[in-house]
Amino acid sequence: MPRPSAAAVVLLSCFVFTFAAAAQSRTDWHTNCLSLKTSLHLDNTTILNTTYIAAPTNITTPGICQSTAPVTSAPLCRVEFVINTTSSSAVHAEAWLPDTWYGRFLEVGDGGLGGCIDYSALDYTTSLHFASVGTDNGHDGGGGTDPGDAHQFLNHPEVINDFAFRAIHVGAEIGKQIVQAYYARAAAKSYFLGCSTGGRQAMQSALKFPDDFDGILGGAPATDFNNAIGAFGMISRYFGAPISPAEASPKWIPADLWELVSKEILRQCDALDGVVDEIITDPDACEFRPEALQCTGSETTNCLTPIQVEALHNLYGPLYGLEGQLLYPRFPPGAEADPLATAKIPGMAAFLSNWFRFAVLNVTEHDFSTFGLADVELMDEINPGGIATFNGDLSTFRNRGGKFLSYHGSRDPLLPATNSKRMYDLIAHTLSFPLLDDFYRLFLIPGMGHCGNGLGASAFGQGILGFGVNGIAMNASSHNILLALVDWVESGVAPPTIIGTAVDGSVRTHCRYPQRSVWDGTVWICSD
Ligand SMILES: *[C@@H]1O[C@H](CO)[C@@H](O)[C@H](O)[C@H]1NC(C)=O
Ligand SMILES: *[C@@H]1O[C@H](CO)[C@@H](O)[C@H](O)[C@H]1NC(C)=O
Ligand SMILES: *[C@@H]1O[C@H](CO)[C@@H](O)[C@H](O)[C@H]1NC(C)=O
Ligand SMILES: *[C@@H]1O[C@H](CO)[C@@H](O)[C@H](O)[C@H]1NC(C)=O
Ligand SMILES: *[C@@H]1O[C@H](CO)[C@@H](O)[C@H](O)[C@H]1NC(C)=O
Ligand SMILES: *[C@@H]1O[C@H](CO)[C@@H](O)[C@H](O)[C@H]1NC(C)=O
Ligand SMILES: [Ca+2]
Repeated sequence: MPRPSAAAVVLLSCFVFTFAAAAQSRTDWHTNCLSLKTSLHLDNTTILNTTYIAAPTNITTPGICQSTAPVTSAPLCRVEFVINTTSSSAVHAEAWLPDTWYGRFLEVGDGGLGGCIDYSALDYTTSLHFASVGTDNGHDGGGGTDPGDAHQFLNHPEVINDFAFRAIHVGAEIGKQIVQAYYARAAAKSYFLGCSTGGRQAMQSALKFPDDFDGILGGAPATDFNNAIGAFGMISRYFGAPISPAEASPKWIPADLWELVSKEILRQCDALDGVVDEIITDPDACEFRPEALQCTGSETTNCLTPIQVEALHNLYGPLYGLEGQLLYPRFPPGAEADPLATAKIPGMAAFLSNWFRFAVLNVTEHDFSTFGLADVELMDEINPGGIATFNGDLSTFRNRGGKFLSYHGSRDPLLPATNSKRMYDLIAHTLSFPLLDDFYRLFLIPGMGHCGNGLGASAFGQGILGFGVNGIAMNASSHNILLALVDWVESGVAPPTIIGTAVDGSVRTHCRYPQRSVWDGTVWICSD
């Protein structure tokens, strides 16, 4: 049976909208927008300001996230508000309400340990005519890469609760009411879009608040959060941190040797997928042997010492706990070439040191020279705010008809795609289904880095970091994972594949796990 395409769905909704809103002129929208400031009375919520933005504009933002120089494309009403979640915590948020609305609510996620409303995702989704909301996840913070970042967690368990599970939920509750008040009707469907921490928020929402969203898009999710963060700490330690300067440690690998490592990894593993293109389609199939680079005889340059070889074995091996149990998957071979690779960043990873000090130990200073497996296990034991997000019971979300799309770059240097396979397997095991195709699909993106970028066909409408929004028109559901989600929720058409577009305009078909991406001699196909 022929199915309606995303374009048809979008167009259909457009007519519905046009009919409902025919009486509204630009002036009306402007007036209605400004009046929201005094007319809205929502529980625990203060409307800080409302601004009507008629033409593409660079906007200013409160707090630390100013530097992201956000822009609005669509004519819209911007509502800034704050929700008190307890007497010692609050979530700042914005709703962007486009004049041309297709009847859908959408909430965008956050990144790192932030702290920053994702303005580029608000711009992307409002340009696709969603009414969108973004929150600061309960505190003002840059994302966790600054050593002092996320200090707001210190002795504020309710701020941690906002970050761990509550901010997205209250953003949806209050956001939907603002949307309803502005358009004088409720949104027909609700969506979530996020990556990284946003991917974890996506999973947490489906687990804890399964009624909040009909369709959820969660990329590169930081699920099993405590162990993901613990792995950052262990990786820092493998390469000598916190010894300073980094080069003073015999475990440290300088930049020129990393280049050698990356070349050797490609020499050993690039052709495993049948195509020599610097993309290792499935890094899990790559058994990299760093011994190939070990110095022999009198060699001292352009080769690795046995201590450095050992450090690489640690990096490219899974993280096991004190009892030998798997704590977290290994770092993907090939991802060390990405600029974000933490193994190449001297000092303790700030994500780990901030979270461990401010949220786990409740201290401002800590000596990391003994950081080890016992500390990783302690983090998961304390599990602040229940942030682990590693539970396979999506039965309530599935039973109410929720649809979940996930994606993960195989060359992600921050969170390994292997962990998303593990999450899939956990859900399948928990629900006793061999395949989750009827409500949950995971697309693995060969060569892609963290949420986007990297090599390969990494733009498919994921709308993170502005990636894939500019330059490439991807508003067909075959090429745009957000529109594919809309099709699935509203027309029952599930995406069999997602076609990604590379910077040079070439495309590649991405496969849903557990299918594999296979070169048939002419094209990439998906194979069971
Ligand atoms: C898709 O994008 C193209 C080019 O930007 C535009 O002409 C077309 O109207 C868009 N279609 C939909 C359904 O938004
Ligand atoms: C939110 O909390 C602040 C600070 O405690 C308080 O001043 C404000 O009145 C509260 N707002 C609402 C709507 O409860
Ligand atoms: C509130 O919005 C108006 C425009 O609607 C703007 O002129 C004003 O500066 C804003 N106030 C604050 C405190 O941001
Ligand atoms: C926004 O700012 C950037 C850089 O400052 C500038 O290039 C761009 O033209 C501005 N866009 C608008 C719509 O004002
Ligand atoms: C308002 O906040 C209080 C806690 O401060 C909470 O108990 C109550 O449920 C909140 N109201 C709503 C509608 O969320
Ligand atoms: C830090 O405080 C939290 C409560 O906010 C508590 O659960 C945790 O056990 C404390 N950490 C340590 C190491 O005592
Ligand atoms: Ca290859």
